[in-house]
Amino acid sequence: IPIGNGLINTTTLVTDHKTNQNYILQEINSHVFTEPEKIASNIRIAIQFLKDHFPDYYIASPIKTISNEEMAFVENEYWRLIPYVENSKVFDEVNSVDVAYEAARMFGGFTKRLDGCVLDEIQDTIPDFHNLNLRIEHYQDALKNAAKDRLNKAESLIEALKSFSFVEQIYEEWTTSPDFKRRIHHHDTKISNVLLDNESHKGLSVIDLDTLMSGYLFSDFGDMVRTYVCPVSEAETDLDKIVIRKAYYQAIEKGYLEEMGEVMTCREKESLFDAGLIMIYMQSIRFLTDYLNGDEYYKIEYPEQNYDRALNQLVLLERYFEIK
Ligand code: GN1
Ligand code: MG
Repeated sequence: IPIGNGLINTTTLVTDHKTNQNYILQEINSHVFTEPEKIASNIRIAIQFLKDHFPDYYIASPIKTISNEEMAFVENEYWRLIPYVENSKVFDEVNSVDVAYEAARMFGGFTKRLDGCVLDEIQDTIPDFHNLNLRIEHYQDALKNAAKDRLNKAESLIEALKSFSFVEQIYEEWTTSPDFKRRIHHHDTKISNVLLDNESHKGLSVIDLDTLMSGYLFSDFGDMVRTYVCPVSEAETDLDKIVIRKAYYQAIEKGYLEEMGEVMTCREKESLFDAGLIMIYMQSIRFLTDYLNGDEYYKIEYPEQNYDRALNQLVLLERYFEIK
């Protein structure tokens, strides 16, 4: 049974009818993750670190193959199997502040516990994944090379994005000032990447560790803001539905600080709002770049979807900026 709504990997719930055991089977997108061995290595190191230092901490980890590997290479594709946690639930959207709080606590707790793990041992599974400077460069290239009709359609969107170029300076400060620390982050904190208890909705485990990498906390905090504060997703085309739910922002902040507060710097704590700006701006740029490039990266369901997603994220950015 297909599950989740990821734009990159393909995820399926499978049942072994002999044992009635459920599993989550994931096919890793090898165009995006060109070196899946790095994913396996990072997961191995991080999980070992957590086992050694926090033996009671639960993290859903991949089942090894008979040759003791984290992933199986079958017909030119990488596959990974993790046990399905019984009585767990994966949400596709955030419709209660408690769920937002719980997810933020889970992602914060994950980074906090990995705080002593040696950063140099963790490899970049997607180099420059959240490097805004590089995303801007790719965007500039796309602007130069785009097909005329796509460029024309995007004209006002391109113009509107210019008024948010100040976000690039905010990014510069995060990535150059010693007040902001590199740590191990999940880098894909959408709500379907955390398992919650089916009844109590308490956090059970973060999942999908493909983009576990070192980085800055704007990646995790900012992407939670991007994907939890608005009642509709990036797929929504009715722009009136894009509103900011302040209580959800506060719940993310509360949950994240409860775990990460003790390791964060003062400057990081003051800059949480900006983390949202960076990630929403970056996502709008990424969708628009893909639209201009002729939809090479994100799965689409209809021809102009990447344009619609970019516009959705721009509107989200504008409305989010208003609450500052
Ligand atoms: C991709 O497939 P999914 O939803 O896990 C993307 C994220 C984007 C997201 C936007 C490896 O994630 O960075 O924020 O789409 N992941 C990759 O929906 O590019
Ligand atoms: Mg992912």
